[in-house]
Amino acid sequence: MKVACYGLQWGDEGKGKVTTYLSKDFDYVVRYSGGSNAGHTVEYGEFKLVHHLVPSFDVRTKAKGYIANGVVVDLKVLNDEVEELKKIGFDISSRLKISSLTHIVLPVHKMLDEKLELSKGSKAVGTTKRGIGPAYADKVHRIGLRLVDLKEKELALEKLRFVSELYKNLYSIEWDDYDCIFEEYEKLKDKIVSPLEIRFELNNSNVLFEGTQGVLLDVDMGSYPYVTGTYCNVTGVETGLGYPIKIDKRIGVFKAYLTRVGEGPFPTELFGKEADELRKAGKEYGATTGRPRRCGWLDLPLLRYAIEISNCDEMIMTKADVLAGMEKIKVAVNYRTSEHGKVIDMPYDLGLISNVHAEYVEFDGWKSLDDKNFEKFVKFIESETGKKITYISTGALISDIVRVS
Ligand code: 2SA
Ligand code: MG
Repeated sequence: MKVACYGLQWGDEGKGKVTTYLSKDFDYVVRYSGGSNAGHTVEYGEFKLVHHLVPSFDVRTKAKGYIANGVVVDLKVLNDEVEELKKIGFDISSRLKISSLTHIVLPVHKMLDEKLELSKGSKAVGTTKRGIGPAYADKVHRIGLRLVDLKEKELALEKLRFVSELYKNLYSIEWDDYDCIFEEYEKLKDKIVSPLEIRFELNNSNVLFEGTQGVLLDVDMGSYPYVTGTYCNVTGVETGLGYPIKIDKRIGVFKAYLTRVGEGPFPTELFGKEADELRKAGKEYGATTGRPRRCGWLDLPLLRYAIEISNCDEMIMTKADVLAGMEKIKVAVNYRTSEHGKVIDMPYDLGLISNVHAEYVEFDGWKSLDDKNFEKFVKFIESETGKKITYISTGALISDIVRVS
């Protein structure tokens, strides 16, 4: 069985928790895209993990993790994460593998990320400054370093010096402390496998592919240019692995409201007190950067778009518990144009949603998730999207989740 679990919004839908919950039925959890920009928060009860690069498998089980070559890896972040886990009693070293073709995030990538954002001024993307865009760009510029390139130190040094020289000439960015790269490489050398080596094992295992960010941040299908540098859509599974694979089920995760961290259009965004209350109740702060997330109402035109482009089979809803106690809950059902007030279809260039007005329906609030009003909300989403909600997350803990169909 091969299943993809991914975000249907702008990230932070609760994929980390859901993936960890589902991982009990799988041999492998595979990260196929993104890098240390990701922040997957998982509440175990006795402890809490925030995964940046380690796949979100349940560390208490025998599940294994694989970081495929579609990911860009900050070696230090990965080693620190493994070390932190060891400190709390979970040595996952032998359960973690990483593709030899994975590209490395270098310090120059983080410096360029920062510099680009500054240079863009009011057009900044609001990146996490983890070097993600520049690392993917260098992969395409064909000057990136992969793990396999670090095997021969002299050759690797030559490559690193070449990259440094380019960065100095092109961007006035200086860096020559190469030792730290080799130090970190030594620590994870034994986890490196070639994609061919692991292919047989993955093909014969139950695999859960864990998405990063959400499909609305996909570099092609998201709200470009306010997107991340990679394929957060399910399409990223195959490019990330490096070979075709049949996915048996695509499970899209969405939050009962909507958040976005970083810049870009957000038709249902709330401001002031309403936004602050939702942010506080949902603890909506960046799990990597600590930035306050922008908050707003659930947006069905966007959800329908995300379902369509990801070929979603079923959905999991999270954080409806956060809305409990609110008097009224709104859901956007249509977009109208700003100029003529006409109802419009979902524009296929998501950039256009900066010029729409969202039209809402209002629901009576619920006190708990057993409330009839909540049932109405769930049924409405299912009928408006044509997709079943199979699980509902009822709280922050991994075990706070119920199967509903
Ligand atoms: P980048 O750094 O190049 O990937 O930034 C490009 C855009 O992608 C957004 N992005 C994210 N959105 C939601 N969650 C992410 N992970 C962290 C979290 C974010 C954080 O879990 O909270 O801590 O700030 C994530 N990573 C990237 C980013 O905001 C830009 O809009
Ligand atoms: Mg997150």
